[in-house]
Amino acid sequence: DYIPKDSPSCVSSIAPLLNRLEKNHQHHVLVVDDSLTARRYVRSLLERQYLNVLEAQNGQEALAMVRRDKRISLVITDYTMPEMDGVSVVKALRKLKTDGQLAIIGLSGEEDSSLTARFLKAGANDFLAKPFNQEEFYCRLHSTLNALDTERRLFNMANTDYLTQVWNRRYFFEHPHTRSHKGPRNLALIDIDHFKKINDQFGHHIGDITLIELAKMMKRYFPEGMVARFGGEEFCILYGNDELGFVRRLEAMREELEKTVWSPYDKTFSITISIGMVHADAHIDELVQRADWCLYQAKAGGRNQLIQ
Ligand code: GH3
Ligand code: MG
Ligand code: MG
Ligand code: MG
Repeated sequence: DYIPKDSPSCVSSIAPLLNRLEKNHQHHVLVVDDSLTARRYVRSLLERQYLNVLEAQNGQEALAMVRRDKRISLVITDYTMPEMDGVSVVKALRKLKTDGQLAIIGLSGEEDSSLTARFLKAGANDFLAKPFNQEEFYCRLHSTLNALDTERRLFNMANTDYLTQVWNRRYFFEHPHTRSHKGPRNLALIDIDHFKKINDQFGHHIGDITLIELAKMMKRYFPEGMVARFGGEEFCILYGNDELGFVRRLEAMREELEKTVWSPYDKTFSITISIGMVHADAHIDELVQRADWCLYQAKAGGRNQLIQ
């Protein structure tokens, strides 16, 4: 599955404006401890910070919950638990989630000076010895959540297109799913027809809005596909292996666009797109090259059409 957990639709340019409380609201924290009393205590501390709290009694339950519930962004786990200890839980979690997807804090009441290092080596972001000072708990909690937020923001900045919020060219070409393949797959290059005229007639701002709306439309038509902005008014869609299904959806999108009348502010206009499409068992560079040739023919042949 090549759609990462942080899909660009989750990215919001207003995120940095949210205050601390609202920001915490977005985090779901899983507390893993075999002791009900301990879980309830940590829960009460977290809820005072307006965090959403979930509980698991043991490692297996925690792993199942993290697999199932994509909202969990922090796990706080005890060390001493029957069957699976906290360090093993951390190791297993790190096989599922990267640092940018999930933060982990270890807790333990054991008098074992090597535990901090063992937790950190296993992939935990921080560790606290029990009993802990509440202020210290909050300090470590906030620095861990801040680091997670920063990591996510950096990931989105590096990999998505700021204007349209689809993947950028770099993410597209660097993603393992793009680079490796088993069997044939679909790729389309999409370019707006005479887009320069939109800018010239209505201004760059209206041009920007048009790009944003087209990107939304592509994500609506190809939710399981990888949609990327290659530059300017050119987009690329990598989409599975179903050739006929892909062509049908592309044609449906092209037709919907052709019929759509845009009216941002008091301007009224329509746009069309040209599409170059390829279905082949080939390296990504070859797919793009071939689709580009088809796109060129679609333009030369009168635009507003798909050439395969
Ligand atoms: P064709 O049908 O041959 O594709 O014609 P075109 O006018 O769409 O193509 P051309 O490559 O000549 O012009 C592309 C225009 O896209 C030029 C540029 O000003 C505009 N453009 C590129 N990036 C952006 C952007 O981020 N915002 C806006 N508003 N315009 C952009
Ligand atoms: Mg315990
Ligand atoms: Mg164009
Ligand atoms: Mg172009």
